[in-house]
Parts: sequence; structure tokens; C-alpha cells
Amino acid sequence: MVARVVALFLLAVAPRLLAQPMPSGLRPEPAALELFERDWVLMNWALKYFDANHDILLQPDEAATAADAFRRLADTNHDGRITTEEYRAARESILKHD
Ligand SMILES: [Ca+2]
Ligand SMILES: [Ca+2]
Repeated sequence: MVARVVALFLLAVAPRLLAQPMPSGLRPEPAALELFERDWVLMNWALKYFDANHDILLQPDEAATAADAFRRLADTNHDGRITTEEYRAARESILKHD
């Protein structure tokens, strides 16, 4: 029950994080790390492909790279925004294939 509520919360909040405009400059993106900390499916996926130094932790720069990759994966209509549906579809695809 609690897990279901958390999952619904994640589905409601995570796309909003992704919808934020990209910050300019070289500053690591805090929202990127937050995205993966909130969703274990994305965290596992990010660690599998973007844990560049293999410490099984996602550093902010690794999270930013992973978030960019996730945006490209999820934004199927290329409008620069991830809708709830796009987020859910990308998450499902990751769950099935990874
Ligand atoms: Ca790492
Ligand atoms: Ca889109």
C-alpha cells in the first residue's frame, strides 16, 4: 500500500523534474540526481550505463549525463519536454529490457 502511494508520487513528480529547463553553464544539475534518487528503476538503469567510475554511486556529473540520455530516450515526440505518459513509457521500456 505504502509502496503504491510512493510509486504514484514518483510518477506525479518525476516528469515535472524532467520538464524543468536545462540549467546553463557547467554546474552539475541537482534535479538530475534527485530524479534518480526518487526512482529506483531509473537509478538501476543509470548505474548500469552511466556509473563511469564504477563506485556503484551516481555522482552529480554522472547523473547529469544519465538524465540527458533519459531525456533523449523518453522524449519520443522531440518537443523537449517529458510528459507523464512519455516518462511512464520510458520507465516501462527500461523495466522490460534492462
Ligand atoms: Ca559513480
Ligand atoms: Ca515530449
